[in-house]
Amino acid sequence: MNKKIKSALISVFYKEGLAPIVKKLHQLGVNLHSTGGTQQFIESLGLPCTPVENLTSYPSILGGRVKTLHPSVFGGILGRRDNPTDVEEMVRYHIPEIDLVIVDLYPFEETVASTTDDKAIIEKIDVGGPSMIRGAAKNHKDVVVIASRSQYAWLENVLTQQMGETTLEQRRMLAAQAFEVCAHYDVAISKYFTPSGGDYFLESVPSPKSLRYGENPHQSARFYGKLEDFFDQVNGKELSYNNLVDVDAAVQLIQEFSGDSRPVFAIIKHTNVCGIAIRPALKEAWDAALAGDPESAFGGVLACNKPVDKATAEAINEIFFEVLIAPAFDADALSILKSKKNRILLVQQKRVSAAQQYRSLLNGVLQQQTDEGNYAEWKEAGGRPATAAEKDDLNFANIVCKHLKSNAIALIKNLQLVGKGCGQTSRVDSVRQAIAKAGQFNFDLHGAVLASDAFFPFNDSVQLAHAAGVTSFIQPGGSIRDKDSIDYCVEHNLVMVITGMRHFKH
Ligand code: 93A
Repeated sequence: MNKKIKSALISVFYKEGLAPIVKKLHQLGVNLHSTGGTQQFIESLGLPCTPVENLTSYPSILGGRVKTLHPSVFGGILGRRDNPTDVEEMVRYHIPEIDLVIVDLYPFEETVASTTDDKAIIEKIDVGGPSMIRGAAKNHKDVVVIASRSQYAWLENVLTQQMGETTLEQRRMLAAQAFEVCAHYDVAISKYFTPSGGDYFLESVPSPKSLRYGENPHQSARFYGKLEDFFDQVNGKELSYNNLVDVDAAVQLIQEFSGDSRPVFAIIKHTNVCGIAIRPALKEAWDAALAGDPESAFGGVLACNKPVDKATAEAINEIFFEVLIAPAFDADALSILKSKKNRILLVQQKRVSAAQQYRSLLNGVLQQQTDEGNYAEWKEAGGRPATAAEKDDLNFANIVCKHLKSNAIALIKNLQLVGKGCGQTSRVDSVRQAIAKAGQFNFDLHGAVLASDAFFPFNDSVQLAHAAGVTSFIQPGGSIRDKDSIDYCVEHNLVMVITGMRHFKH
């Protein structure tokens, strides 16, 4: 239904851009009501304007915190013109109808950006403004709502073209935009109050992008995210659902080494790392990562922490892989790798960091803080202290293990992953799997180190690994039977590091 604007309530923080609107409203014979600063502005243009205090019979109180929050104002905004009771009550309480609400909210985000003064920031939480916007949007059947300065041009056009009349469809569209303005405003406030500095998910759920399919071809899928925020894709097809899952796992792992001056190469399959090594040169790191499990590497997602050079590109070019993520590619490396057009090559430009993680289950969403950090402590509780080389391996093993699905066991020797067990339902099974993997590719485990993502419930894991040649262990501890594993290490002169930080990954 078309409605003609006869009265307006205007309350704007920034007055810029308002003059042509109020002039037009005045020309159309619209009654203007306004709050303090806005009223002065309108009067300075030589136009008549009723102060909102005339409606409320109250001055602006509490330092401006309560200006418009009054039944005379909200009754005029929310009253249903086709509801006899509403109309009767509005007459009885002398509540004038408001047909147009124009609000420009207190600049909360701008204030947060310009000061750290909490008191000043809190004062910029607008209460009356969003309430008027919500009220007008709710009553859009009768009321036009302008909730942002970005809508002034649209309004001016409507006032000119439609002589102050609006259609229901237009008012409904404005209502939708108004709620969006309020939602954005409230998220900014919630973000300010969140100690971790914000919640990426709430802050900006991007519009979804359709994927070819989900985990399997019969599942449809979408991605709510912005890859371009982090990566420049320089070659290859569109990332699939499974690619995205593995890219995330690869990035989480390789980012652990972004501050390491030594080259690290990692190969990820189905979210687990199946090959990783640290070497003085990137090509050597690649060779060692691949040698760790050349069978699993096929079709994997690759990630490294240093720019890919020609020698490395030539070596990688030999195998079939899905995605390669690197901080940069040398020009000749890129031309070698681009020889296959489907290969996805991603230049990672920015660290992917999120304070919170989400997953959906039981038709709900689980949220948790991201697993940041690797140790709570470094306590050597075994039969002897670790050597410098063992410490290097133990540290590496602990990080690698953190990125394997539980129950997770990583076997590292000379900064190379030589065996891993993951996704097993018992810890000792993961140990058996890790030892078997190492045996499959003829690794001698003598002097190798073992990391476990959680405590050893019994000393069987330590015994088995020791029998296979492992001489150092790293684990969070915390079992009531910790002593059994520790005693075993003391008796056999083995290193046992307790970290105090569990890294389950389910
Ligand atoms: O402090 S408030 O939350 N309390 C109110 O009752 C209220 N009414 C309007 N802020 C309130 N406003 C805001 O005042 C508007 O959203 C607008 O940003 C500003 C306009 O004030 P003035 O017209 O005095 O410059």
